[in-house]
Amino acid sequence: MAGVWAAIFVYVLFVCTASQKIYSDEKHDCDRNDQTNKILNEKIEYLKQENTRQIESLKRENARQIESLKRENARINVIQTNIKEEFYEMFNIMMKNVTNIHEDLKSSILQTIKSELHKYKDCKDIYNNINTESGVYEIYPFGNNSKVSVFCDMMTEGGGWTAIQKRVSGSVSFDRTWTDYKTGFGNLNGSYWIGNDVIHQLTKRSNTSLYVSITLTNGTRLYELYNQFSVADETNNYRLFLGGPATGTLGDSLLHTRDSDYDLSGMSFSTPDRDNDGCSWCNCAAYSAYRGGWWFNWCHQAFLNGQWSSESWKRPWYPTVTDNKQIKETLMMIKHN
Ligand SMILES: [Ca+2]
Repeated sequence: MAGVWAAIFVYVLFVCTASQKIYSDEKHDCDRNDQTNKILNEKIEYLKQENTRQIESLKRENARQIESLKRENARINVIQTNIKEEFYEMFNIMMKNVTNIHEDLKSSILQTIKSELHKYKDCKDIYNNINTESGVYEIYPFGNNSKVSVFCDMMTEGGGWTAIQKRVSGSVSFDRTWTDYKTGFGNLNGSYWIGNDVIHQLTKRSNTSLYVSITLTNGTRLYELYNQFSVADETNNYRLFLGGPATGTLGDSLLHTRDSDYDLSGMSFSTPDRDNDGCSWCNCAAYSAYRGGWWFNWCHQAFLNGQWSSESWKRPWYPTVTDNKQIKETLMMIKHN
């Protein structure tokens, strides 16, 4: 019997010990689960907060980029507006230029047609009929198809002046032959001599005035106006006829000078290769101090065809202009009265 009780006791003791161990293991498992849950919850919370922070950061970055894009867009709009305005301005200028060119061309063509139809014989005809602006025009002094280009001064003394001589620099030499002076030489936008045949044609039919001007390098323009001027034909050596009254600021150094040997009216034209002057023993046109075509006597007080800006060009218009280096421009112009 005692063995039975002892066995029971041992069994009960074993059961109790086993139960305690199971309970203890379960409790340990529960504690570990709690710890895990806590860590998970903390991680979830951290992730939530991190997620919220990143969303806010992205929102701010997005807003910043939108503002930046708005500013860039506004800047591009300003540039586009400026480009449009510049384009329209350039377009308007271009159209204006095209219109002006068109008008100038139309005017030039009309002038040429009118000029060729009417064959204006000099600048006064052009001034009275088609244009009052100074410039280069075509005239028909020979009354046929032989036209001559010439500079017309439409401003001086009532306008309509035909320039027979014009000098603005030394680029064109006036130390020329008889033939050169007969036919003319130079260029119309610079310096030229229109030609003695043309001068004869322009002065043979009616009373003509001669206007001489010398513009100095300081801007002063001096002039002399002779009421009568004509030149004979080649067979008469382009003899000069000059008549007064002479008026102006240059003073008369052609018609009535201090010595009749210097008076040029009635003198033939001379060139270095054709001596028709009043000097029996010399050739004024070939003399090194002069060298050029002119109506030399023995020899002159006024000579506008000398060597430009050279020591050799003596007495361009004595006594008013004695140093040719003072001269910026010379003009000899004619107009029928
Ligand atoms: Ca001589």
